[in-house]
Amino acid sequence: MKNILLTTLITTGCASAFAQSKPNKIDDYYRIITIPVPENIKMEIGGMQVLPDGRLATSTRRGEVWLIGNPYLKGDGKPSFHRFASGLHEPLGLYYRGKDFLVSQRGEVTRLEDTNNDGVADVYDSFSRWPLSGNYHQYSYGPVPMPNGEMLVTLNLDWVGRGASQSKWRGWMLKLGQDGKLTPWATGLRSPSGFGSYKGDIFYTENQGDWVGSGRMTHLEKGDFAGNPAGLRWSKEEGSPVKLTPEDVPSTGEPLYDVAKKVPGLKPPAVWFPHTLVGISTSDFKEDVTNGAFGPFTGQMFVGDQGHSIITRVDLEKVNGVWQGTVFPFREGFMSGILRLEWGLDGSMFVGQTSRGWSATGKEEFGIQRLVWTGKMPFEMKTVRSTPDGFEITFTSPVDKAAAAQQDAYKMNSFTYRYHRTYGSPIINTEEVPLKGIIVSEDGLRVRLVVDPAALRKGYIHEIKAEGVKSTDGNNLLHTTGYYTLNEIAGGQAANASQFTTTVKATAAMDHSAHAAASGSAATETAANTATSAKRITEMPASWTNGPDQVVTIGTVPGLKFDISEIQVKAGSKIKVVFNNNDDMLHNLVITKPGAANAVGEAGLNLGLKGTELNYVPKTNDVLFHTNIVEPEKSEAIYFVAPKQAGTYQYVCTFPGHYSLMQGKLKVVK
Ligand SMILES: [Cu+2]
Repeated sequence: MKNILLTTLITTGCASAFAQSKPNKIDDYYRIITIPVPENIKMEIGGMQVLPDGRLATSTRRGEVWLIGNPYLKGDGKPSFHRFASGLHEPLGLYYRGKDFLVSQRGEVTRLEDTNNDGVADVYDSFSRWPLSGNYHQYSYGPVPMPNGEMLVTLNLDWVGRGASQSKWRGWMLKLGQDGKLTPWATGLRSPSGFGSYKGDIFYTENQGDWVGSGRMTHLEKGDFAGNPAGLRWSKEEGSPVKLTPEDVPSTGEPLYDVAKKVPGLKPPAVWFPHTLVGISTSDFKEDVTNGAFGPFTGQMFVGDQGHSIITRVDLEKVNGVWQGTVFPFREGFMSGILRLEWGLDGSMFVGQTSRGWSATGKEEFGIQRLVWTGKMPFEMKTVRSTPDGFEITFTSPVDKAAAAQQDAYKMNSFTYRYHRTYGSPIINTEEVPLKGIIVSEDGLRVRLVVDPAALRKGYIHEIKAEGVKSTDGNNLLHTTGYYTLNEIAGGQAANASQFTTTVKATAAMDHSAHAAASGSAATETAANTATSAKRITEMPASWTNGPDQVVTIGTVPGLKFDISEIQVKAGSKIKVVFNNNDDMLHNLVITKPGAANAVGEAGLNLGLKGTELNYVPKTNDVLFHTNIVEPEKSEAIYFVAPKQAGTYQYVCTFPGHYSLMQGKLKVVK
């Protein structure tokens, strides 16, 4: 913390600090440009690489490899499309080696070469192969080159109502030599679509699922176990650097960080991506190596999200030898689900997208877009760093010092997830982290938030909100929240109260220990999650002596859909609805007043940290009846009396990101 120029106490009382702010649009800073794809090409991006001559090579989930000329849309503004290979089995990775390509298929890495120079591959060689079970969920990713010339591949788990490893090395990351030899590196992986090197280390991104409470990014060293035990089935095989067996992994529901203290080899993530707050399914990541061509974030990471069609930004630091850091929202509004990110030769970013069967907020089935920095400086939290007594935020441009010194400008919470065999996790053990003091640097570029060191919890995500901070020219932050995963607390000099720009009045802060006791109790949380109410009756009312008048069964199907789009019931009749979640994601069923499904879905999305506790059901009169969130392969029945008034009511899933697609009509007739 050596460079902080400490200001002495400023009397703030400044009315302008929270005055009207200017509208501030992300489009002014980062623009999305769509590359038009001809009608007859299904460009469902699986792999992507920029070639040295500027063309963009892609592999598609339909099994083709394309070479796209003029992807920057220069001159006449038209790209060209040339098919280089076809007939492959869902190639989800592509690597150009100068004279040939390596692509993944489900069961192998294949070498493609054009030996007669006609622009089309005539060699399809099996470069390296592994067994297959035939399960639809056996995605295979890579190869991804490492700086030392090695390559990496990862193998997705099977899905059989839970993650399973039905053929060898499913759930593993393997090194792939230039001779095609596979060497197991680490396991515990579930759905590892994004991986590669960052500052010399290997990272991979993970999606929420069984044993995975929320999306995350983990630093994988040789022999690491990242959390899903299915792959441990192969840990006794020759060449395995992993020593754990499936029996070594307890499903206690404690935070993963705490379990890792007792299970050597279990690796807590470098960062968590809080589910629905910053995306729902992390995919590819890329280090910003553009030296400023893409804006002020050189050396940080950008991470795609398939389900929410967004890109997040990750700023990592190493504390006591352990990677950790912050996830920030960065850019939303892409056309389909984001799977691949690649730097263009000009420092812009190609964003490769696909959503068939996986569904995404972006409505298109696929797309290629380019994200371009306009050259205008976005006002953002650039970095957050751990300090012995809190965090220090660096901004991309100087803050309005009076506004930044206001204690109400910030809010901090910490929370974590359960580590258990169940699909996903609610947010647990939420606590407010009360501020003690604020130190604004002389140059206005840094703000140190000082808290009681006892309020910092290792293994927890610290949500840092800076909604009141403004730039010197009156702009709000483009994104006001960062999520810092605190694995280690940095050493160094604690702040002295005499250094505070603002000493926070204690009245605003809750008593820390009392709050911990209340919100940390599993009993409290369970009660909140299972409570029935007038809107959610899960036992048949005793007065229904002849049973329900009608039983309706609604299921889910992949692609964010209910299996029935319309149900008819009689006004005032006794209804039992059985909601079967047959999909591999979390869903609920919420019955709304006519025309209210979108508003209810939107309100569910905006519940923020409270979302999981409320099962994403907002408290509004527009909600008539609902189930809780139902896990994959589980079901829930609710009982209610249909409205007396005839009309077209609606049902909707309010799990964030689902409501716009996942809706149906409940026709109530006389
Ligand atoms: Cu849903």
